Amino acid sequence: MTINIKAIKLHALNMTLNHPFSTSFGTVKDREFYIVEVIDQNGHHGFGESVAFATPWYTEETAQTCFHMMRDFLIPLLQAHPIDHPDDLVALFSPIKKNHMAKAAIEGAIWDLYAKTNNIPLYQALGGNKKTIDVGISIGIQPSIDDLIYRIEQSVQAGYKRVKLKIKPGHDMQVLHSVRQHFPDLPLLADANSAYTLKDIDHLKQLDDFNLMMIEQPLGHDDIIDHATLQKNIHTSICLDESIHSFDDVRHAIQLGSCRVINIKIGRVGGLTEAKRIHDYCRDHHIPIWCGGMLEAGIGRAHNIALTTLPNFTLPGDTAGSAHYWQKDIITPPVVVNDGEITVSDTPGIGYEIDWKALEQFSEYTHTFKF
Ligand code: OSB
Ligand code: MG
Repeated sequence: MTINIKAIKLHALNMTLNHPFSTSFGTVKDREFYIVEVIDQNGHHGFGESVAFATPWYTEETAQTCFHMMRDFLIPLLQAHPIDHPDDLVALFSPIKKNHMAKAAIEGAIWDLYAKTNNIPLYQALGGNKKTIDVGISIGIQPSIDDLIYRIEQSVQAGYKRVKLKIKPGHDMQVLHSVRQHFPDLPLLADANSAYTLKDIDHLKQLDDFNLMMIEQPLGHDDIIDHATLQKNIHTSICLDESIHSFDDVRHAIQLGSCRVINIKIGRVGGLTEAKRIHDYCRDHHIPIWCGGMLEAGIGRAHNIALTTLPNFTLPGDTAGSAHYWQKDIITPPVVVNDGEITVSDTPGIGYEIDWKALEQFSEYTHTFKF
């Protein structure tokens, strides 16, 4: 059955986070991104979200490279070649190298449309089976230890299943020591966003004192080899984030012993179809996975929830509730976390309605592509 697309709209949005989010590489306060709206001949609407940031600090993509790729390459490919299933997009987009977040934004909208056309929730279309998902929270670098302890305390009270905090050289062992004094048993992980090198190996061995669930992306953003050396020298499990862009990256990392855990972000790996392949490979190799976050608005968040219902997402991810990020989200209802759990919506597609008034409020302009 062909997916009969009538039009694609790209809504350019700007939203401001409740709290500036700081990592080893800088601070994000304003989110600039695109909502992809795919409309078919039957009047169904599918939605996707581009998750790249305004600047290329996390990966090489930006909101504007996503727009360029979607407008000038990906949408024209779709206009020229109708597809039958969202999985077909991998092959269709393969002449365009990388640009995973641009591809994932369109693919996400088509997955939503596909699920709605079949009158099933997106999570079922993906093969997920959970009624609720467990979630954690990621806390950025704070102005002081007291601020950090306060934010962790709030997160624990809100019931989040685990807390992730950010470390960097000069802001690591001391911070973890203080946090552990206040929260000796809290499920905790640290994310370095690639701030260290192998020269820090003796320093990083001290991480083993803090009973962390894992250390996320300690070394280079594009490294898989050095992480294998580090993993052999520390007890704490390494989780890769930035280094993982594809199924093959995961295969290489697992074969080399570069990590024991994988953080999957739909945008970083180029979409839900690739994320599912990675999920299955990790399941077969007994590598636990969790769903990372990109400070998404509601559409991206809804996709993360749907993906997390797949069975090998055994660790709580970074999908916190809408209110943690936004005064007002662009979906209704917003994503709500109770006792560290999100109840998975059973309505067709992503399971949330667009709040059109909010979308309008945050929209700068809309580009329409006719098919
Ligand atoms: O490294 O996981 C990361 C946010 C932006 C970019 C990279 C990362 C993060 C987070 C927060 O840790 C995830 C979220 O709450 O959406
Ligand atoms: Mg990370």
